[in-house]
Amino acid sequence: MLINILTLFPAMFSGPFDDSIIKRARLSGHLTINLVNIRDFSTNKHHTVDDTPYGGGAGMVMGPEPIFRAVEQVRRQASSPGRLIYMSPAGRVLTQPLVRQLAQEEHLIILCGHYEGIDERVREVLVDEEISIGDYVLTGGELPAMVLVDAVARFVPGVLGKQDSAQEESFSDGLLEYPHYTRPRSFRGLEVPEVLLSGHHENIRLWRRRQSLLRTLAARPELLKEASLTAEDKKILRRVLEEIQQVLDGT
Ligand code: 4FV
Repeated sequence: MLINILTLFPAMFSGPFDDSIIKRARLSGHLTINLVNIRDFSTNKHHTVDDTPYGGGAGMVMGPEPIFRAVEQVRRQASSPGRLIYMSPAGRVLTQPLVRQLAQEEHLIILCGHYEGIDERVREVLVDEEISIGDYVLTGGELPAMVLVDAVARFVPGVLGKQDSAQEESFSDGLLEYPHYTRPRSFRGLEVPEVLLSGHHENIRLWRRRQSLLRTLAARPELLKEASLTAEDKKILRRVLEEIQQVLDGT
């Protein structure tokens, strides 16, 4: 996958993209990430990229020209025009299904806003998709861009090694993940659940499914309503209901 990131602060990306899985993916060529400084495409003598808003009001707005010229440049240099994503609080909130969808693209152009945002003509002409990482306001689109790249990269073939799997994980089937345990077997008097030490794969699988359902019910019940539950899931949840009923009847 090719990812061109248009930003006024390319140095912000040095940490997250120069270590761990993303670094390995760039070195192995599974992921090509270019950091494009929008200021390099400013044609005025002071290389300014923002200006005061027409109609007045506080803050500054990123002007259209440097952004248009930057996009046209990265498209000239790429084999495909790419899907241009603008990170903003007004966008679709990023979810795992949307991440999976974007991971199918061969070329993403991610535009990072700053100040009050971008000139609307950029949105009208260039932006294919607007994405938000959550309902809060950040100082810029750089951190959201890093979040998006990290999430999408995990679905690019070859990026995750066998030790990291994208298969069984939170939201892979719309549920929260089951609890994980590793050595030591007993830690400060805290024991690992017996079933996980049993070697009985079917019981382990059922216990983990039950844990995912219970955790999702407790922490994110709205996800349970949206999840595609199997007949087995419903059987497990009915069992939980019976257990709760017994407790209530017991009182
Ligand atoms: C944001 C978000 C976000 C808004 C003004 C950048 C800032 C500044 N982007 N998800 N939440 N962007 O707060 O994506 O231009």
